[in-house]
Amino acid sequence: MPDFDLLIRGGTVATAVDTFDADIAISGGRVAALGTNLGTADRTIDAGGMLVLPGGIDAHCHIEQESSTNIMTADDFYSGSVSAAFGGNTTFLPFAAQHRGQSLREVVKTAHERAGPKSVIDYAFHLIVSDPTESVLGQELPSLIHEGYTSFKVYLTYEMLKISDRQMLDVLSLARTHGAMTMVHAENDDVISWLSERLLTRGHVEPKFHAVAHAQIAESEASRRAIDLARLVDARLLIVHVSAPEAAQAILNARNKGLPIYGETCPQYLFLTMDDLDRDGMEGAKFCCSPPPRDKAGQDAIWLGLTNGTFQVFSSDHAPYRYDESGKFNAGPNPTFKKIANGVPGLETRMPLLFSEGVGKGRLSLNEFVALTSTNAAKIYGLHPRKGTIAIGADADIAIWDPEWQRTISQTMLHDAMDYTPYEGREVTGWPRMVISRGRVIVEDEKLNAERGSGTFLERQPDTENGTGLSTASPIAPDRIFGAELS
Ligand code: DUC
Ligand code: ZN
Ligand code: ZN
Repeated sequence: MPDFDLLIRGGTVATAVDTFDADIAISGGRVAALGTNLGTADRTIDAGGMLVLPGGIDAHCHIEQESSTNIMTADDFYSGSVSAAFGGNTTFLPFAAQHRGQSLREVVKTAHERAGPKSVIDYAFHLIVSDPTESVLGQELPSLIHEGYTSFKVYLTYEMLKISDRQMLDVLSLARTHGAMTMVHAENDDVISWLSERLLTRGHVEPKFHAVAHAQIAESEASRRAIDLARLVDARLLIVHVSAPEAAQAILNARNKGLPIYGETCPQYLFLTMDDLDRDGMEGAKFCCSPPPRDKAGQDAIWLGLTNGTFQVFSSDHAPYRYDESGKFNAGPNPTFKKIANGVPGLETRMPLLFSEGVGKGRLSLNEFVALTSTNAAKIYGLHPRKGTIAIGADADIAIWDPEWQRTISQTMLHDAMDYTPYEGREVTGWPRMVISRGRVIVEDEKLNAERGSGTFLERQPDTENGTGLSTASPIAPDRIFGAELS
């Protein structure tokens, strides 16, 4: 009888802190041993010349979710999770979104009904809180936090989602009490609506004006305000999808003071600019997301933020609205920039783009890449050490990367339900050849090998000590690290 279920032999393993040559033995869906000459297995994978990395965790994506204007995303939990898997991800965290008047419980129930039968990778849900009523704050949210929904997003803009500063304080202080993480979409709603009105009345309706209306100052002001509100009640706060350099600077300033403020950015702020919104005809609609892509200097500032301690998390903010009447043009053909569905897809391309332009071009170390795409999200959102690393006892969630694989991104090779990718024609080097979820090889030879619904829901623990998340790592079975060599 073989010693293990699966052996990955001859690869270079990288975690958020170390890079080393080792074989990985897997049993019962978990990493059982790391070392050399580990024994026999039912199946042995030759990973010679490959990088063996923790599976990606996409900590921000919109899957099978209705927007506040009632548009359903193109991806459901099947296509979304399959696309994520082909891009090297083994876990994702979509949203269970509350629209005003809805009960959070109902929203969570619906999210489970949608994800459970379909997802091929593991998942947890962030909540979206748009209606913090007395019963939401007094009963639903505290009990849901203790049932494993330990993070939630609030919005400072969007007519049907935004909450006031006072409501934000209620939410932050509740999160502080119950050990949850608040995520914030930080844009100043009044600035955006004031600018939008002036643009529209002067006939500036094309997609490119979306980036003008969503001014950098709208983002940086709201980011600074959100940080101050969190300071007031001593709460942890993560600012999502940061694009403006001054917003990034505000996060770094707060972190340098030792405040529990975290930052997330996304591929669209490294690889797109506002010029993309000015493409021919309505093509610019494909790039309308909020906050919008900025300019070249903005891109440079965001790259810097990935290595200077500003950003801990690199997520896709996959918000898939097709370039047709089901998505971008839901409000009719030739809409003004105000009526174009906001969002870009990016689940499958997130890691390859960052690997190629980050690690491949020497901007990021391999360990920084792993931290940004997997480990830090696991720590911040309460999934570590089960997820986000390669360690004895951790789930065997692994992406076997071919660092030399050259591919030209095109929509035809992707597995989501979209009809475009914003990265069409872009050449990248490095892509996962094989993806393993809890010891099951789910992607191999460019084919999927996973049953619908084989992903599992991940319940999370509240962080009642209100720790930083990034220092809560507890080692698993340390006596078994490199166990085969030691025994
Ligand atoms: N902005 C969001 O806040 N969410 C989804 C997509 C987008 O552009
Ligand atoms: Zn947002
Ligand atoms: Zn989003």
